[in-house]
Amino acid sequence: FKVSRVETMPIDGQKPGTSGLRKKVKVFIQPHYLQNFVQSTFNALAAEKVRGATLVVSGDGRYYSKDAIQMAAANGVRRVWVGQNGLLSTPAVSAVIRERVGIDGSKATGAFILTASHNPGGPHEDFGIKYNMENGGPAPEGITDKIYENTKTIKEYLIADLPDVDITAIGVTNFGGPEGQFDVEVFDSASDYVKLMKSIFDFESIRKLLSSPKFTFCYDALHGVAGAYAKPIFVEELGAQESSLLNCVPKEDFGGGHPDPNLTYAKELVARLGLSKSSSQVEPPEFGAAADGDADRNMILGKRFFVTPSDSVAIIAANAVEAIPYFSAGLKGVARSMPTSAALDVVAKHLNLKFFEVPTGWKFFGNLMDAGLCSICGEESFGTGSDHIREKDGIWAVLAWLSILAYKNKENLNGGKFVTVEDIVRNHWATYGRHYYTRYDYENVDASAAKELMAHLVKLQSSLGEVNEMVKGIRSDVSKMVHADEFEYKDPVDGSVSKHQGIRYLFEDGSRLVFRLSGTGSEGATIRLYIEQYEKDSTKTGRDSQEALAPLVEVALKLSKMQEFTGRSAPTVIT
Ligand code: VG1
Ligand code: CO
Repeated sequence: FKVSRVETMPIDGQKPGTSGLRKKVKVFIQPHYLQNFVQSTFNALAAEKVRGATLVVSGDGRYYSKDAIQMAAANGVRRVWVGQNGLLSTPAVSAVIRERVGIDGSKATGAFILTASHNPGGPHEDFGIKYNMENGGPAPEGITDKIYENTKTIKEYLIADLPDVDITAIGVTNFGGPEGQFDVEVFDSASDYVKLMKSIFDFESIRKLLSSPKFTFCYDALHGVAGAYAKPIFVEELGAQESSLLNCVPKEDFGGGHPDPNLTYAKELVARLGLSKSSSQVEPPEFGAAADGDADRNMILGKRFFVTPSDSVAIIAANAVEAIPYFSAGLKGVARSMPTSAALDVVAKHLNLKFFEVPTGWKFFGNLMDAGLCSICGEESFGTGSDHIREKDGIWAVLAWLSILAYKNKENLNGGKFVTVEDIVRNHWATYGRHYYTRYDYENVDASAAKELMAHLVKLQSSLGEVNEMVKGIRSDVSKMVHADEFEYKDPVDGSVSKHQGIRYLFEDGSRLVFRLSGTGSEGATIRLYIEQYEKDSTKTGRDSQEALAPLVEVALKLSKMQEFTGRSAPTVIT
């Protein structure tokens, strides 16, 4: 093949957000748009991570672009690994970087992941691209800042005139270029990941659970890439019925749906689990779960019961050592993102574990894990994971829950009362207390209005006395505000500092209000409001969460002048 240098000019707005660069497809297909970003990424990496290196290029199937492969060849990359049909889930990419060894002993040093994750797909929706490093995790801020700087000065990119490679068939295609050989290897999307899962969990005990008449199961991939893993794992390895898989055929546009596993968007699953008005009279399954487009998120449901993601990570941490072989030697530590509820903190304290609070986005967990400081971590945004890889992992979370259910019911499968998801959560609350939690999202708000609202909130923080008076005027039944700031994180491993990571108001009784602007949206601004209240008294942990949180919600909305700034009388989504 031949390599050409293409002249280009900087394009505005290529700053990677919480998880890579995400824009509407119509923005991405502009001339030079994707190419500028890919070349800026190559230019931000150390030379040996490009020349002669092995890179993974794959995604959730929403849109496939061969440009990244052609540019890899042109920049001297030795070989590119592609999941069959261009499909690899985000956690599988992380696993492939860390675990996979090529036929000639090669190992990958990085990956381009082509996904906009939980955002909708198709020609009028979103596309995204992000780069993951040698540890399998998202590029840290040091690299993403450099990529962004490069996008502002780029003058040319390199591209090879490679003929089309058939990515539907497994196998290696060799090419000869100006600097020698270049290979494209297409491999099975699931096998490395399945192997890793089998090394972490006791598949035999989960298989027993799934085959018990006392247990019924349902998994919804929302037409995302999780579908490519659900069948080999849940059906072929664990013996679940095929009929327990919903929407497990990956589709470019996710069947027109919004591939975000929450109570609003995973409608079909929510109805099946008996959690919506349209639920039928049929007895719901004992367990249900869903994933997002790139399969790094998870939602866990019991029969007529929703497990908040903040509770989920706390419960997994509390039970991991007994229920999951990978953790049998103990946990190194646990971590959560700042807006995630403090349920995990209470478990960490109880079990005497190292604990970390990091900014939103998975990239901050990786350093802790690489340094051996953290085994299990999670985010309120339906992200849970462990140090088996450096991404959150939707199917891992489901297997973790199945392991806990299998462990709690070891003696009960043949006789005795079945311990349900709801029982596990309620018992957890009885031991550790409950963190009532909700998140309000205001999507696609005018960007300057969102900025003004945030500025207003920062200004309020200068006088706690005044804020407390305002709070008392709004509701007399909330506790005293004792601290207000903008969250700032100093990485304990490399000392790097991340500022402006969310506005916090902390109350005397442990309640919190947090405001953030989203870094994954593709249009306007999204304001996220996180509301949390701790209840230690075990006689009061059974309330409806929206009802329990009503006073704090009222305070948050009035204090922030949400409606005045945004013109919205209600959030777009409540989770
Ligand atoms: C959101 C979530 C964050 C998550 C990120 C990527 O970011 O809040 O917790 O890590 O999405 O998830 P933001 O900046 O929009 O709040 V995924 O599944 O889209 O990679
Ligand atoms: Co995702």
